Amino acid sequence: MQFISYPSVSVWPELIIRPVASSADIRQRVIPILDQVRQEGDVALIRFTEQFDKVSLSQLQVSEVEIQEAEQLLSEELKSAIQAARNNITTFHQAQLQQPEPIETMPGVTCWRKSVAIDKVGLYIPGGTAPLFSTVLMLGVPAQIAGCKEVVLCTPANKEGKVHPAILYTAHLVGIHKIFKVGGAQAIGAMAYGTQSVPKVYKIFGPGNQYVTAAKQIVSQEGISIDMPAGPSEVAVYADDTANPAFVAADLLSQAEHGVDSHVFLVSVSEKLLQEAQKQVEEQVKQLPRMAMAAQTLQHSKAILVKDEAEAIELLNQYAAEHLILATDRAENLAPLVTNAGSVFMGHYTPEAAGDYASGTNHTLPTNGYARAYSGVSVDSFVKKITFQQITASGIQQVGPIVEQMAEAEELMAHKNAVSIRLASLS
Ligand code: HSO
Ligand code: ZN
Repeated sequence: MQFISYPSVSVWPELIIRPVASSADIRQRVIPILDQVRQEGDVALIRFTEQFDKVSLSQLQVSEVEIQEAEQLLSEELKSAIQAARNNITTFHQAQLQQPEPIETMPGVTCWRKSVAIDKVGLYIPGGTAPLFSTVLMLGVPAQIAGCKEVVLCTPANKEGKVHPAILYTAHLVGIHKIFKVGGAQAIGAMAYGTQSVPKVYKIFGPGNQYVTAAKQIVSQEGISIDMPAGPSEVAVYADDTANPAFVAADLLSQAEHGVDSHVFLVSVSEKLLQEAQKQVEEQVKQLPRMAMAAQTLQHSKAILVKDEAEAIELLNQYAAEHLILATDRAENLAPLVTNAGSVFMGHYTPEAAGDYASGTNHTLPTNGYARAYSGVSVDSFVKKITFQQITASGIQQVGPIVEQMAEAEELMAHKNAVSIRLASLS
């Protein structure tokens, strides 16, 4: 980690930059993939799967038999852990459902808003270096709670043409039956345009590599909704002298092991804590199977010493972390001051890993500073909010003259007349 002492505010913008790869070149490679999927459907999917995933598939959809086999392949311990996580995630997300409440804005003028599920949604689960079956829960559970009628899941198969059994088991557990062995930009194209096998959806969710992200951005300009602009995962930790340096290091490494482009950001008022945490990081990283990846992430990660708590919070709000850990006895005092973060983890016994898997909150969160303006995935992400209104005869007499005045001032006489004609009928 790069150690930085008392940086002046003028260098903060530089400190908070995440290592993001340039995207123009990636876009150019993704556009023809999307075009071919649109034009050729399954034929293009099978061809790209051979080319990129090195496996030739005769059937894209995962069969019932494969789903049943997956259940046999998992240990009872893992299955009950997945179920317990599913229960917590369900409990937390269920509470996000709000009943519509009609409001009378003026006598006889009633307005309300109702959440209605997006009919068809697509979930993308990356293959890559780790089988992220936890993401199946994070997307599948809110989709189920929202009441989405059709939930499609795409994930790449391995070289044997198989999908990781935990992904299949978890998908089945949250009621997803349409699972396709398609990865990368071609999977996004398949869900955006529809093919012979893969149904077209209205909104696409899920993390992925730069090709997947670029494909999501391109299809979002063509009328398909997407969850959010996703980037490499990141964590910021605020720690003071009350923190346990070994815990802090473990949290930093848990994020660093995601990928070489992950970002970890440690901020402290204590030089001693920073040094001890750094020492711990060096020791703990050696024990990790994904040491090489974590070590590379650490090279561009930062440990920053600041003068006081207020400055720490200001810097962290500028950084706008996907995950923010407040490793201090004063977490409850500091949490209300956080204005930009995807998800906040408070105190010494709240590792980010808990939220990644099982405490209940969602782990699909805004990265790369997007937490300044975006929220993480929730039940809201799977619904549209439709407004309704109903005006009575006496209600139009209340609101009508206001509309007439405003419409006339905007010189939109047909608007004014839509009211006047009704008012005249009542006099
Ligand atoms: N930290 C990741 C989520 C994840 N971690 C999945 C483990 N599995 C992005 O929030
Ligand atoms: Zn994680």
